[in-house]
Order: sequence, then C-alpha cells, then structure tokens
Amino acid sequence: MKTVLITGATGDVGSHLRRELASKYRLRLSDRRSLEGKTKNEIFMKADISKMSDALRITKGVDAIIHLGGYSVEGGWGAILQANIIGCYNVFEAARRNGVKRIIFPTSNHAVGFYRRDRTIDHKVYPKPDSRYGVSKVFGEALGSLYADKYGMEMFMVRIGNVHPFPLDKRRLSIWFSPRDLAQLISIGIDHPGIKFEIVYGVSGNKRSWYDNSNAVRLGYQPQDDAEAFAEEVLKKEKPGDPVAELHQGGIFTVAEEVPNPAAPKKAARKAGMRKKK
Ligand code: 15L
Repeated sequence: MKTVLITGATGDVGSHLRRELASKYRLRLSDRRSLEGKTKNEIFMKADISKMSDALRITKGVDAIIHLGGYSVEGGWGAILQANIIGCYNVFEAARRNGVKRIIFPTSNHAVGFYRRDRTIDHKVYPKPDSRYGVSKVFGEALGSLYADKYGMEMFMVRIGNVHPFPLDKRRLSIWFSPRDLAQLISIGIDHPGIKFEIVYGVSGNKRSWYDNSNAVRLGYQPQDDAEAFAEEVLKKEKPGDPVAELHQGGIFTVAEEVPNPAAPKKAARKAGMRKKK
C-alpha cells in the first residue's frame, strides 16, 4: 500500500479526501492545526510548511504528496506569499531533496478565472489568474513544470473547481466537483504510471462546464456526477450578482480587492498560516 502525504489535511477538501481514500492508501496527514479523530490507517504530523525544516520532516519516506496546504481564497499579499508561494516552494523542494517524485497539486479554477464564461478552455490555455490567490496557483503550476523538466519529478496539476457535496450556486453548476469524483481524479494522479507534467480540471461531468477536460479523460477519468441534477433547485434560489463578476469564470474573485483596513493584512497573515480555509 502506498503512503501518501496530505498537507492542509484538516480543511474541507482534505476531510473529503481522507474519507474517500482511507481504504486505498496509508495516509500521513499534516497541518498547522491539530487534527481530531484520526483512524488507524492515518498518522498525523503537525507542521508549518513555511519552515523548510518542517517540510523536510513531513515529506520523508512517502510515495506521493497531495499538497493542499495553503491559503484557499483571495486574501492580502502577506498571507498569500507565506502560505502559497513560500509554503509551496518548501514542499516541492523538500520532496525533491527527499527523493519523492510524485506530487498532486490542487491548483484552482482561479488560475484561469479571468477567461469569460462564453469560452470553453482546455488544459493548454495560457493562465489568466483572477486574483493574488489565482497568481499563487499559477506559481505552483510553473514550479511544478520546472521540477518536472529539470529534476524528472512527476507533477499532476488539478485545477479544482469547487468541492462540495452539492453545487452551491449558478457559477458552481459549471465547476462543481463532487467528493467521489475528486477521489477518483486524485487517485489517477497518484497511481497513473508515466506522469511527467499534466494539467487537468478538477470538475465533475457537468453539463454547463466551461472546460474541455479531455486531458483528464485521456488519463482515465470517468466522472460519475453532473451538477445539472441540482440545477433547478440552485437556480430557484439564485439572486442577481455583480455584473462584472458574472462575465468571468472566477466570479467574485475577479472583483475582490486588497482588504482596505490597514490592520487587516497582519491579522489575515496570522490567521492564514498554512491551513486550508473555505
Ligand atoms: C477555490 O479555489 C477555493 O479554494 C474555494 O474555496 C472556492 O472559492 C472555489 O475556488 C470556487 O471558485 O468556488
């Protein structure tokens, strides 16, 4: 059985993955926050991945890494820098030094969020980040590309839409990713032989998708769910949103601004740490 490290394991996506992958892999979980209620197939290592020494400690001896740890929404630059730029570099570099070849990097729809909703995009489009958060995800994709080409590492980049048991609103009808489809695609990332550097979209088989996800299908992905089953219910509750946000795939992230309160960036940076936040 492979040993798989999940960073940022106490967050939403980490919690879904723990439940879905528990019987397939030996899970090593890591986060800055403490973890409650681990199962017998899991071990937990508390770590702050903005420190290289911690990144080296948690990546030692694993077969693959799912690097969820980081700031998971738009935020002030200080928080994004620590968690998503420095933290990501430390984990990739620690993996290299420890001889771990395979990394599954959950990038985001926000790496391409400034594409308009009337366009279907595939895995080859040039990034169009919609936020500092989106830029940090493009950084992770670029770092993955460098480590694949330069060091022969195996990088599986999943541009995740929104993971939730059901789609939350109209925008998410196009980018919804059910927990079981998430588990299937991440397992492909862990087990598919011969990965060098791949970008796929982490979405279910949604009728309203903005993505041509043929690269994921080529690698064996067969989504089981489609947000359309929830469309009527979701659209009934939908209220008119910001018209600029609604033009772009990233939605509200395309109009979000730096927190104006001068006290906020410090607080945000302190709060953000390495944890996976909704
Ligand atoms: C993301 O990348 C975030 O991690 C998640 O919290 C949601 O905001 C999601 O995108 C989304 O676009 O709905």
